[in-house]
This record gives sequence, structure tokens and C-alpha cells, in this order.
Amino acid sequence: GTTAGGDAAGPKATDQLVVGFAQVGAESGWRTANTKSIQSAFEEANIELKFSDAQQKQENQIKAIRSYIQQGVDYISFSPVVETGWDAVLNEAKAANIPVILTDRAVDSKDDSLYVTFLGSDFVEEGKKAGEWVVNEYKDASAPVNIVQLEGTTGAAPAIDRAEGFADTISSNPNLTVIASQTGDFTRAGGKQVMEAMLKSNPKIDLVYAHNDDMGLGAIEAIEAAGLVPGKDIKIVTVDAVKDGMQALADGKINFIVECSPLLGPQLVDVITTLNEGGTVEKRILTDETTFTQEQAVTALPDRQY
Ligand code: GYE
Repeated sequence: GTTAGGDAAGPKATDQLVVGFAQVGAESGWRTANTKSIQSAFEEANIELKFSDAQQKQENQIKAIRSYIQQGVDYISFSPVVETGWDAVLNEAKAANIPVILTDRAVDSKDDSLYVTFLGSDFVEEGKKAGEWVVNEYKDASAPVNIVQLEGTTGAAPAIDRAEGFADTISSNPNLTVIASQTGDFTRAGGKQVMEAMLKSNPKIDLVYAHNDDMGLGAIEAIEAAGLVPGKDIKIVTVDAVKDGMQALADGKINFIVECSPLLGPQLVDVITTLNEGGTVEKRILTDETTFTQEQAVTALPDRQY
């Protein structure tokens, strides 16, 4: 027909666009910075954002996505709390002709027509970078090095992939052994609690590999409470590089941090603007990231945005 609507009508004015975003939760400093980045990028672009917080529960995210479908938003974006179990709701979005953009975390689905693109970090690569630091730090070790791992949320892409990249890399030196590994749910309280238990059951721990800064910061509290010196008696490697983590690194309590950027808002707005204008985007959009030693943290801290 000749009536306006749909793609044939051409791009919508940005202030006519409505996007629903289903966030994981507010579990970490990283997540807070990510939420801020998304909210301010949409505000700046003058695109309406419907935002929900799932408190780390998949069922809440599914509910939020269903409500966005019902409201007939133009685009849906979300950061899946876990990798599996999304096909049904994503098929509902597809049937309603609402494009879905994954940010930060991936889904494990055979059908990649269920989303337009996945925008975020390479978590396996992050695990590798953490592992490379450990391999180098202990290259002269002739005795076993006892490593404990604080895992992220069970079933979440960053927990699965950061464990995998790390394990693959440290396997090059048989002295490097992960003696205990448990989830701390990406929270500071979780990291502290798990570390307390690990300290009780393992007399000699040389290094903690935490899947995020917050759990590393919780581990620091547990290590200090046990009368040990974090960064010296027990070394700590984490992922994220949020301000509190960088401060602990600069203070010598953490030994190495692999950066994972939460500032995905501007890239998400770019994707939506491009799609709105009829353009296409890559199926996988990677974020640029670096790593920080203690010296580098001292230099980088004053300009850190989050
Ligand atoms: O590393 C952690 C957060 O999905 C990359 O989630 C994100 C992770 C991040 O809770 O701090």
C-alpha cells in the first residue's frame, strides 16, 4: 500500500524510536558503569529507552522481553544473564518483527537469525590474557603453584569463557594447578564468602584468579581478615578494570587486571541508528581492550571514566 509504516517508509525520526533494554542486574561496578553508558548514550541520541533490571534472574529477563514485544518497541536489546534457554522468547520477537541486539553477553543458540548482532568483548581472549600473566609470573617455578578460581555467575558467557581461556593457557606449565574453583556470582559479597571458605580448607594458596574485580575485592577482604597480605602472600589477577579494581591494583593488592570495557552505550546506539537507516551491521562487533600492571594502573587511574 501507500500508507506510511514499516521499512518502506524509510527511517523513523530518532525521537520516534523506542528501544527496550533488559539488563542483567546491578551485581558489580562493571554493570553499574554499563547501565550508565547505555542510559546516557540513548539520552544523548534522543531515543526513548525502556530499561529493566532482572536481578540476575533469567525468568525476569524473559518477562521483560515479552513485555517489550507486547508494547511493540522498535528494537530489543539485552545482555543475557546465562547462555542457554533463549530460543522461545527470541522466536516470539522474530515473529513480531522486532530486531534483537545482544550486548555484552552471548546466547548459545544454533539459530543465529534470532539476533542481528552481538556487541561485546571476547571473554576467551580475556581468560587467555589473565593466564599469560600467570604463566610468565611463575615461569621459573619448580614447585606446584596453587591457584584458586572465583567464577562468575554459573552458565554466564563470561564465566564459561574466562575459565576456558585461562585453563587452556596455564596448561602449558604443569606446575600451575587450579586446586579449587567456585562461583561468587560476580559480586563482592560472593567473592568474600567463597574466599573465606577456600582459605579455611586450603593451607597454601598462591594465587586467586577472579572472573571480575568485585569478587577480587571481596577476596582481598577475606585474605586480610585471615592475616595475610593480598598481592604479596597471595597474588590476585582479575578482569574488568573498574575504578575500585584499578585502585587496588595501584595500591599493590591486586597484581594484574585484564580490561573489559562496559562502555557499550555509544556502539549500541550506532547499531540502532544504522539499522533504522536501512543499513547493515557486522554479526559480531568486538570491543577494544587492554591489560594493566600495577605501574600502569597508577598512570591510568586519574583519567579512568568508571
Ligand atoms: O565482567 C562482571 C559483570 O558480563 C562482562 O558481568 C560482564 C561481566 C563483568 O557482572 O563484572
